[in-house]
Amino acid sequence: MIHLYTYGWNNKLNQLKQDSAHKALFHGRVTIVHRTCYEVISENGMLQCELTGNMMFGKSDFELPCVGDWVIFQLFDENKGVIVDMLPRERILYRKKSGTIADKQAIASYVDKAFIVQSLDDNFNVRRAERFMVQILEEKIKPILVLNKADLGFEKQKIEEHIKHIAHQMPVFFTSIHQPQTIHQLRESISEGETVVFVGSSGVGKSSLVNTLCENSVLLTSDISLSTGKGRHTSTRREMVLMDDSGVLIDTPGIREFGLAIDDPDSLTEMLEISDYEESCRFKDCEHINEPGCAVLEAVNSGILDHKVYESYLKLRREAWHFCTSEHEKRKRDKSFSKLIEGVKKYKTNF
Ligand SMILES: Nc1nc2c(ncn2[C@@H]2O[C@H](COP(=O)(O)OP(=O)(O)OP(=O)(O)O)[C@@H](O)[C@H]2O)c(=O)[nH]1
Ligand SMILES: [Mg+2]
Ligand SMILES: [Zn+2]
Repeated sequence: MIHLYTYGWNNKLNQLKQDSAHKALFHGRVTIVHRTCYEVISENGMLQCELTGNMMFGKSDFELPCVGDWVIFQLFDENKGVIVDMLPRERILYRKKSGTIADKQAIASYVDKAFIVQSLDDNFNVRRAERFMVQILEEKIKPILVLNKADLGFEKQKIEEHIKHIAHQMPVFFTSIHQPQTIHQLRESISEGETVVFVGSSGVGKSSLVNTLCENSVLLTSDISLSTGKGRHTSTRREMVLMDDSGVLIDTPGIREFGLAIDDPDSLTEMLEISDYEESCRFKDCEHINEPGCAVLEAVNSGILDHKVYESYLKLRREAWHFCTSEHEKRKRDKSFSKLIEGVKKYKTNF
């Protein structure tokens, strides 16, 4: 029998299930999502599951089960099931779906920590790290910056200087799959039953790190030439693997463009350590663009606040504003659309 506690099952989840309408059914956690089929780990092992029509009806893509979700299913064969419900979601890592204005995509749920992986070559980019960090913090997930390929040589002092404003928000690890000590330290940062999602560009070594942490080649990695350091997309799906019966690791395909799906743009000042200055702005609703008595602008002009961090803040805030106002509009539209449908249904039944 599989002990789902190693996969993150706990008393709170158990209570949620007991309070649901399906307490007599089985539960499990989604490990891989195929087009319409879900691989679910349960006490009886791995199952292939499908969704009931009810689970799909009227749902946006991001509301359908994703890797990490806890689901309730009915068994209809030894290793086949039908998902009838999902426990209420927590700590979901979202992104804006690329090519859309305000659609979000759920990357993984019930995430405790997110490893933002970058490699210490030309992939290292503090602006991209900020972007991932704010989205992760938005969901109260713990971000951790993993700077990989440390064996390739890099200037540690320079890197630390670049990340000093975000290093308070997230621990930083310098790792290399060729330096066991660095992997050991990373492993130590994952507690029993914790779920960790790996995110970052293609080729930075996410799958290699997962394999090395598990001491097993469970995932496919690329064999790109190290001299170019450029990655093709090797991983094509999100996939959950268990680390030594103690941590749950979720590998994800490389992300080229990580768009923000943030509902509260005001939280950005705190995340980027601008809120201390903001408190001294003359106006409570100061937008820190050109208002008189703006302490944020003063900090930028006097050089205490890095100009690049300030610009990055404005850019991320603009994006978050755009997302949440468009999302709000969209919700309003969806609501009036469903009202319209209801109206049509009533009209039809009346005649
Ligand atoms: N020198 C060096 N190479 C590494 C390290 N980690 C990974 N690599 C190499 O980097 C290449 C890409 O690794 P992957 O693990 O496939 O990268 P990925 O982030 O999973 O890439 P996608 O699946 O495309 O998103 C492979 O050739 C790895 O062997 C490291 O610490 N040092
Ligand atoms: Mg990969
Ligand atoms: Zn201001």
